[in-house]
Amino acid sequence: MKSLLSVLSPALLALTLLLPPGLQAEEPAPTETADRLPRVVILATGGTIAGAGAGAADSATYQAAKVPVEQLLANVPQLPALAEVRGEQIFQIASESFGNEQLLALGRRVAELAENPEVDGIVITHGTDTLEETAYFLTLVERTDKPIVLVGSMRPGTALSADGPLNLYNAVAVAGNLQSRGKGVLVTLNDEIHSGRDVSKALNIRTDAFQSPWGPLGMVVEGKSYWFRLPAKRHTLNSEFDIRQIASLPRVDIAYAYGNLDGTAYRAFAQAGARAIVHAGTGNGSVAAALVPTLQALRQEGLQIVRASRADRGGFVLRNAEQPDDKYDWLVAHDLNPQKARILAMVALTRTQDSRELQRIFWEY
Ligand code: DAS
Repeated sequence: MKSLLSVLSPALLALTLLLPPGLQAEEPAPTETADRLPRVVILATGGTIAGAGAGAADSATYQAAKVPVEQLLANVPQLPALAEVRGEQIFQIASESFGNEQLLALGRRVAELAENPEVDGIVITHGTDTLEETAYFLTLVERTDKPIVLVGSMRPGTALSADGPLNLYNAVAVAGNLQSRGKGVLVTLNDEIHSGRDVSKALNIRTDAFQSPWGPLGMVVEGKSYWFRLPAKRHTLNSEFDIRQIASLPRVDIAYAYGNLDGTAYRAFAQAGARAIVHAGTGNGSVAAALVPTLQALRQEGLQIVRASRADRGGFVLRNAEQPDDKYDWLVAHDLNPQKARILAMVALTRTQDSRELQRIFWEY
C-alpha cells in the first residue's frame, strides 16, 4: 500500500516537513523511493550468517561460511516486498580470516556498486568477528552517501531462533531507506542500527553482541527505521580517503599490554615491517616505564606509535596526560579501540607520514 507520502509532490512533501512535529505527515515508509522499490545489492562474504550446524539445537556448534548467497535470500521470502534485491558471493570465509586483500577487494566492489545509478543501497553479509574492522574501513574509504549496511548473526540459520534472517531483513530495509543516506556506513544486528565507526563485538556468544560505547544511532523494527543520533566524526562523502586511490595497505600491528610486558612483540613487529604499532595499553593507554625506551627507539627508526586503551568500553585516550606524547612524538587513538585504531592507522599512512597530520586524522575520524 502506498502511503500518503509517496503521492505527495516533492514541494508539498517539503512543506509538510516544515510543519511542527505533531502535524507532520506520517513518517516515510521504510523503503519508499519516489516511484519504485529500492534496488539493493547483497554482497555475501561468509560468516555465521552463512553458517550451518548439524541440528537445530546447535546454536554455537556449526561451520561458518557454508550457505551461498542465493540460499540466504531464499531463506527470507519477505525481502522482495522491501526491495529489488540481488546477491553476489564475493567471498565465502569466516571473518577471522579476513586480510588486507579482502578489505581492498570488498572496498573496490562496494565503490563500483555505489557508482552505479541502478543501485540504491548495499548490504554486506559478514562474519561477526571482524565485522567492526571492515565497517570502519569502509566508513573511511567509500566516497558515497548511499547506504552501506553490514550485517551478521550470532547463530547459524539452522539453529532454533536463528537471528540471521531477521537481521538480513532489517539490513535490507535500512539499505533501501532514503533516510539512511548520508549517515555513514551502518551495522544492523539485534534490531539496532549502529555506526560502522563506533560499533564493536563486545560479547562473544549472545545475540546482543554488538555495542557502541556512545550508543546505537537508532533501531529498525518491522522494517521501519527509527533514528535517535547522528555520527559526529568524518565519514564517506566527507572523508579525505578514497578506496579508488589505495593500491595497498601498510602493515600495522597491535601489541596488547599487561603486567610484566617487555619490548619483544614490538621489536618483532618492527622486524616484520610494521609501519606503525598500536599499543593496546592499560587504562589511559599507559606505557610501562621499562617499555618506554623500546618505543622511543622504534619511533626514532621511523615507526609510528599509537597509544590506544585495552579498556575499550567507552572513554578516550588523553594526549600528554600520563605520557609526554609531544616529547616522544607518539600518537593517541582518541576513543578508537585498538583494532579500529589499526584500521585508521593503515588508511592514514597511505596519505601521510607526518605525525601532526596523523594525529589530526585520529581526532577527526
Ligand atoms: N567465525 C565467525 C566469523 O566468521 C563466525 C561469526 O560469528 O560470524 O566472524
